[in-house]
Amino acid sequence: MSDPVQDGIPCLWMRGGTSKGAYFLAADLPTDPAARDALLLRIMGSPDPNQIDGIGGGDPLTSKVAVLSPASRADADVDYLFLQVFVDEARVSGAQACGNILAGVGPAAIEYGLVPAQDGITPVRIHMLNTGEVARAQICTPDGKVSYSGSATIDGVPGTAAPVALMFQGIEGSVCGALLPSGRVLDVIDGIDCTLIDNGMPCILLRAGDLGLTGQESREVLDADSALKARLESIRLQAGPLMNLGDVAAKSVPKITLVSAPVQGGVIGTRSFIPHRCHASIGVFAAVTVATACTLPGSTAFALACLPADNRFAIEHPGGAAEVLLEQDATGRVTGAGSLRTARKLMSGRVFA
Ligand code: NQM
Repeated sequence: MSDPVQDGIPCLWMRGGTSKGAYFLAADLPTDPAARDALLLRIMGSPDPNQIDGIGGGDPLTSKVAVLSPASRADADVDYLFLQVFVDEARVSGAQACGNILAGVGPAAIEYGLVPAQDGITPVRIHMLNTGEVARAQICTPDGKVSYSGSATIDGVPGTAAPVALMFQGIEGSVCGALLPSGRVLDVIDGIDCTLIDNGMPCILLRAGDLGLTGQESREVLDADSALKARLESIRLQAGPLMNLGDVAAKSVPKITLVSAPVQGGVIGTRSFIPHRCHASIGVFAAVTVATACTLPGSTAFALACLPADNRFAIEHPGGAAEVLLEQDATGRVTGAGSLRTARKLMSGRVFA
């Protein structure tokens, strides 16, 4: 390994969905997790609310890392480890997946030469090391090169870009071991109804109205409400053991999503905390998990949701809506999910620690 201070290490800086992160090859990072995490904290500039001495953007959504390596299983083309680099704490967590950064993994794997590009569309099977499942991505590769331009749009990202289709199967209980880890569709914590659920992302779903909110508040208003945040953290800490996650004080999961009736013609309104800052939109796996909760009678989301006639679930968030496709079997059980994202290469070079 070259000296990361003097020589830097190869890095792709990409937007994946509504997040931004550094995409590395595992071979370019220390193999010891503690040394790797110390290096990533230095590169991102954490801990510091502004990450002024690093490339992170002072926001959990722009302080993310993807580590790519050759596939370790036959049904995948590339391995992907997601790492959340905390902004104002010296902590790096691999406790969750990230579907937004996932959108950049296919393009990055091709750029790094881990996956050969086809002419047209290149399917990439991505083994998500955080949760163990394989996601399927479709990457636009006209003439055997990744194309980032196109006409696809996603709320929360200005302009248009090439589409990245993502499909998931078997993500039920991805981290918690069961879709409803407490064994119930409804729990009551601190007197508030909660649905504890994991269909790709461990989430606690609460009705915004039960907390005296409309669910339409802006990210800034919610982030400034320290009394609300203390209440949510109390609920989150008690939910951790019920969700088989143990003590979650230092973990980035479970997330908290406040649900409310939709106001833009979608299925449900959301405001998500990841887990301490309010999300500018909503994560991909979090949106899949919320959509799944909307189909479960008795959940906090069910009675508020306007279920779609087809399988397209528009999950409203502060920046618009995220569309999620759900596949359900004859009993209504969710068996698969999909999302359309975009990604863009922003910088390719060496980053210095
Ligand atoms: O839920 C933020 C994001 C995410 C995660 C977070 C994500 C997902 O929007 O799949 O994408 O929940 O910390 O990048």
